[in-house]
Amino acid sequence: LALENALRQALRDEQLELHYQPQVDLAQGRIVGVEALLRWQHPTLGRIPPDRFIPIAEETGLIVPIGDWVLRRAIEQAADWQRAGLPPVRVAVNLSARQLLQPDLARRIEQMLASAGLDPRLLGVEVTESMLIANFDQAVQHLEALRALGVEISLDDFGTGYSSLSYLRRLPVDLIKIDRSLVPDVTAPADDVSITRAIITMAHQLRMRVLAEGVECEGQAALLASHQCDQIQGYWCSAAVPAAALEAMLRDSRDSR
Ligand code: G
Ligand code: G
Ligand code: MN
Ligand code: NA
Repeated sequence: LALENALRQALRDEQLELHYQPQVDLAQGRIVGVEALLRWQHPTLGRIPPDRFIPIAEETGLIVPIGDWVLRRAIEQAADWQRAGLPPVRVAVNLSARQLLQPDLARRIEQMLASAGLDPRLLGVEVTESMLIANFDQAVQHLEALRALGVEISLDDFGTGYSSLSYLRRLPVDLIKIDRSLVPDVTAPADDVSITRAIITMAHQLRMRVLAEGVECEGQAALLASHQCDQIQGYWCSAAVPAAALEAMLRDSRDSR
């Protein structure tokens, strides 16, 4: 309860902030997207990690106003970057199960895009399979409506929990994010690579692109590139950084072309 009240206050007092982790396209060799990740700096408790407060936000329903704040902030940030003349970069937002249960989710996102003047193709949403199960048909309708606008749909944490291949075929998904537990360590046994390779092949056959998460070294990036993985995200490219730092990275990459 203490943390719940603190979280309520955090939303009011602007203690929440978004950081952005780059998503790099291996063929183009540039940042094509970023994942927006919530950060909470409490005035006395200090930094509280998302895996501590997101579950509380979900249980209490606070994730709905927080999720709205995240969407609005991410969309405004993406629009600002475009107006500043930076290279096009898509901003991907994590959705939660509760948000997908809201009947007007897609319409509200459309309104946010319109009022910020952002091309919907520069927004992405990340969902996990487990959060779709509660109301599969409605979730699919939301994703289809968003996709029709041009919003990119990513399937997060792929390969963990229940990944049902029969579901996958029915989901409107553009990008599969391979969970970092399935991304091979370059020194690891060969069967790790075969799982990664199988996911990449399957995704491409379903006309989806693939991103590998948790890439921490050049060897992993090279291995993934050799298996036609489309994008990577992880500490090797960059951890999640504040907006100003991300902007500097985009500016550098533009100026070095
Ligand atoms: O950034 P990492 O720092 O620790 O994020 C931890 C977890 O918190 C991730 O699984 C991520 O999906 C989740 N998370 C981060 N930001 C958000 C957000 O804005 N909304 C939701 N629903 N989850 C988020
Ligand atoms: O949405 P998701 O569950 O994927 O959130 C991403 C999480 O992964 C965040 O907690 C982020 O801090 C973490 N992360 C990002 N890049 C790396 C990485 O290269 N290695 C490890 N171990 N964790 C990472
Ligand atoms: Mn994610
Ligand atoms: Na993930």
